[in-house]
Amino acid sequence: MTDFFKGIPAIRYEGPQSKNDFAFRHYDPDEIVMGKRLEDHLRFALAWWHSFAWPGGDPFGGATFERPWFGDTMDLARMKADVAFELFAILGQPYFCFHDADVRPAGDSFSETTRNLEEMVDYIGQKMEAGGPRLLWGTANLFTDRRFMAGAATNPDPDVFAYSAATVKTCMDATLKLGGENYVLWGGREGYETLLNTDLKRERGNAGRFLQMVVEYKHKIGFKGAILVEPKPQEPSKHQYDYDVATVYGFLKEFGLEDEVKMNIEQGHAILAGHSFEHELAMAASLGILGSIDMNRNDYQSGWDTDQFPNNAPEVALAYYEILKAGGFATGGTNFDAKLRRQSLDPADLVLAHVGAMDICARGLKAAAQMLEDGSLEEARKERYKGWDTDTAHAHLAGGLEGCFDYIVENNVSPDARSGRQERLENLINRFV
Ligand code: XLS
Ligand code: NI
Ligand code: NI
Repeated sequence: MTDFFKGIPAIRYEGPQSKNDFAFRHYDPDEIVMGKRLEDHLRFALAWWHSFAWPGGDPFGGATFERPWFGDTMDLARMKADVAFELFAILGQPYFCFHDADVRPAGDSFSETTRNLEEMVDYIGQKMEAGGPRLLWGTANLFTDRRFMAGAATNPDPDVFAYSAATVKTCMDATLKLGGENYVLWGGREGYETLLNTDLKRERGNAGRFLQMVVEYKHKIGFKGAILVEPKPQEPSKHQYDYDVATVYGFLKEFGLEDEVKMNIEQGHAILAGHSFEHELAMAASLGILGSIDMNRNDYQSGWDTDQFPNNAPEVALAYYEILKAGGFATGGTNFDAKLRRQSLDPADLVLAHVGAMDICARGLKAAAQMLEDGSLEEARKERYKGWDTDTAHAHLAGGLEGCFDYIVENNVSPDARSGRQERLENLINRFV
């Protein structure tokens, strides 16, 4: 037991009228929404990296957090795990996520690094057995160390490709051992800074082969979870290959992986790609590859991935609307890939950031459920497309250009414009959020 969160109570649901900062107002894990417990809908996960490993740096300044577990020893890694499980106990969320580099110190060799990881996996496993949350997903950090500065799977140096593949093997082993429900690949530096020194065709080909190797290994070890790719358009690389959901889907098709890999979609990355979060979710759902979400938000004034905790109810509601409409999460969940502001130094700040985020997601999901149950939005959508339910419309699709030509000419058709009714629908949404 550390004393990091000393004096901070376990957070309970007290209802919207509560004046207690350390309480949930909207997140009652046992509340039944659309026939299912709220906890089972939302499947919250804490991210080890931002909450326990991120030191609070920005491009102009270094660490602000100075946590007592910062440093590269196994003892400190165990202290970090102890603190993590203390926060898990305070929040009571059902899942967490981690990269290898978040939980273990690097060793002097690959073998020592792997041993450190295995030891920490055992340590974390014991804590999970003692009643801690489960593992939503594991992943490999293939972007922080300088050896990955020109990419991991897309590095011009084949040894970096092999080193990355070996690292992913150890991380998939760790994820399997801890009963993880998914394995995530975010292409940290899988992209380029300049085309002048880049063999784009080779890099994309190697990235495709790398992902095939991940899928082959998944089947070999009998990992039953989902393999998820997390799209992001730029940052840290100027241009990243996994730009957005649609781009990644084309990539999966090219390498025959569209039935093997789903998406982990992050709100901030959707914004960076010039989309809304709900666009990316709807796109993935329509392609049958919606897996899991990283729930954060970007600052609309800064142009980078600021990874702030979510606090905008309408945005969150529209995101969960797409998720519920698609049938909800299967193996996925809501991972808070979100960090504090660097001035938020206190342990209480870390707790309250998560309390607020969990509450806003609960509010958003409940609003989304009401919107679905009310049905007006879907009715309006159906009405807009009802022409497509007719035999005449099916004949347009079957008839080719000439069939359409004949139809238009023979019937002297001159279609009129119809209102999209956007304001009416926006007003409708605002009744629920
Ligand atoms: C960075 C990504 C990262 C992934 C996991 O922008 O969001 O945190 O989720 O590697
Ligand atoms: Ni991100
Ligand atoms: Ni993420």
